[in-house]
Amino acid sequence: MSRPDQVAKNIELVREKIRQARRVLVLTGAGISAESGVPTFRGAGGLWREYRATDLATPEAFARNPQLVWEFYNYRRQVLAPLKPNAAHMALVTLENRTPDFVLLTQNIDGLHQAAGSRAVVELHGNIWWVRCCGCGRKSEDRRLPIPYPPYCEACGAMLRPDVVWFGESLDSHVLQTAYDNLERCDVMVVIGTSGVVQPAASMGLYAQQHGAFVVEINLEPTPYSRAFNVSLLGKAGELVPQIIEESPPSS
Ligand code: BJW
Ligand code: ZN
Repeated sequence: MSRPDQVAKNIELVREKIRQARRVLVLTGAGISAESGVPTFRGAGGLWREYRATDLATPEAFARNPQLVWEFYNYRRQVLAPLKPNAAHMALVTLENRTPDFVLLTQNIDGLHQAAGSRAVVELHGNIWWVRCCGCGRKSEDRRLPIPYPPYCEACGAMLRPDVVWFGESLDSHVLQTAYDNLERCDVMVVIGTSGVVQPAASMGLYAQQHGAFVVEINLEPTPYSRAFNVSLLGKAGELVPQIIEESPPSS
């Protein structure tokens, strides 16, 4: 079978699995927002000034230089503010609306799934539009652009930080429990636009597969998990996600 025939066959297989599924779980990463204009972490857009984004997303960087880290997050908020969900985000709303049991796990902190209209969203790594007090832990939504430095908690006076999960920090235990409960019971899992290097999200597809799910990956390029998953579709999320979800027949 030629490669285009194989791709069309895989797309049809995935469409059929999704149509038959009662419980569908989706896991998204930075790649789904790339076509909205959000820089990915490990791609060409992963640099700010001379810093790698992943070097600033750490508690150590914040302890060393909170002003620098806040400048970085204020910059990213400025970039994100005008951006809109794309066709992949929108297709997931369609999927949610017609699936009896649907959950969307996202590693993204950009809020674009909610902006598209997704409701069952579980944010594994927090949300850039929320802040959290380093002292009392109080959380609040804060959409100021920029957040004036230094930002202080109105309740206790300690410094605020972005309400996101940095390297070396634990994910929220309730969020993790919800994620694993759903990974254990889903019929189909679709993993979209994540490089599969950051734990624990990276292992979630295999975990679902070990618990009986049919797991599909959509990515521009192969990942460490592509060969293990049931189907790996290579291409843009903004094209492939609507193709596997919308009612119209897939284009070849
Ligand atoms: C497209 C596309 C298009 C592009 N269409 N596709 C076990 C083993 C080893 C290490 C660890 C482990 N457990 C924990 C760790 C440590 C660490 C970790 O995983 N390190 C690895 C890097 C080795 N994990 C943690 O620290 C986590 N905490 C934890 O597990 O606590 C317990 C613990 C701690 C320490 C030791 C042991 C246990 C917390 C992780 C928090 C991650 N935080 C960040 C920052 C969030 C805030 C912010 O944004 O500022 O989350 S890092 C960054 O990476 C961000 C992302 O959500 C995350 C994942 O990135 P993602 O989404 O995959 O993006 P990219 O850029 O990598 O990939 C984009 C993909 O899209 C690519 O594949 C493209 O091809 C594709 N693509 N355009 C389709 N149009
Ligand atoms: Zn406080």
